[in-house]
Amino acid sequence: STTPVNVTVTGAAGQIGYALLFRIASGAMLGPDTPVRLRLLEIPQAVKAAEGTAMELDDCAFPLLDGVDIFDDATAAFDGVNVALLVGARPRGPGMERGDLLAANGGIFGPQGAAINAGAADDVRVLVVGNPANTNALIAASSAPDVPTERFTAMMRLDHNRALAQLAQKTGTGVADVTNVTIWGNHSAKQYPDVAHATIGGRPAPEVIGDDAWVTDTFIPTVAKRGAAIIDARGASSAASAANAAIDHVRDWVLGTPAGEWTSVGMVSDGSYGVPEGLISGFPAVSTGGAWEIVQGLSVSETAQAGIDVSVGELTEERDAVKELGLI
Ligand code: NAX
Repeated sequence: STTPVNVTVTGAAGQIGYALLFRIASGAMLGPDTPVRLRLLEIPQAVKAAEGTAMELDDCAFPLLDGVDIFDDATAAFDGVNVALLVGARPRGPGMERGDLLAANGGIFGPQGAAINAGAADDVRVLVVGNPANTNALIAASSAPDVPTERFTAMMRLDHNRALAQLAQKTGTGVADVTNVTIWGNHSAKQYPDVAHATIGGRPAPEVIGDDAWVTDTFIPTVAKRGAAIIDARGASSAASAANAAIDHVRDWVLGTPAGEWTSVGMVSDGSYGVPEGLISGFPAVSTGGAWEIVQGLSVSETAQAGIDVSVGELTEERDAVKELGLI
């Protein structure tokens, strides 16, 4: 269709925003036949910087870019939105307790969820990138009672892609040969990256790796702590790789996952795999007909279940904390 898709990006003037907007406008997210209209939401102090980014978007002369609008008001920014990328969040400042962090983000994601509820298009799809992503998605979803909770997702795809890269490097294969990894639980250092059902070049990953100790002692912590390693090396947090993961997530959501392959998505639990119903947790998921579905019936070892439970325990604590704060 030639009707432009309305894509709202929050935190548009931030570093992920800068890596994300140009790829959306180039067609990398919604495909080469879909025009997009970008709606950028920023706080007032960052509107000028967003305007500078919009000038550069103009200067790219992207054929698929139908226009760019800039807002400092959530209700206006989400009016008619089809795809919402919630990137802007309150980072943890010095001496900030977890409760303060959750409350500050509740003050962002609650009103944004309400604005989505008020004005979004019927087909709205929401991806939360801003941390703590899973719990921010839960807050936004519970502020949008008229939007199906399934439309609110949190980004596990960067962790997933990090896992693919580590496995390809370890086994001397290409990332395209690695399939069906799962990142379970929270997008945090307590996530559980799982290779039990993964394949590498069509063979079971554990067999190709041939080194269970490497999986436990190197792979899992490397993937889980990769964000900190990037900060250490780059002096700034992951930006281009985070933007790329957001593109991958939305592209697969809208256009579908390849047959027989799943990816990792932070999505509302239906109670599968012992994850309490209603939490937004990382799951193995396929996208068909424009909707994510949790891959059901995978065997989970005792060790894996223990790893999932630890991560889900953290999500439960975050949910209880935001409930106590009256944010959900
Ligand atoms: P930056 O600090 O560069 O940019 C954030 C932007 O958000 C700023 O321009 C700020 O003005 C804006 N903002 C703040 N409050 C806002 C509001 N209420 N409405 C609209 N805009 C608002 O951060 P950046 O590096 O771009 O990271 C953004 C978020 O992504 C952070 O919360 C970060 O922790 C999170 N990440 C999540 C990842 C994931 O895998 N889920 C990985 C990368 C990243 O760490």
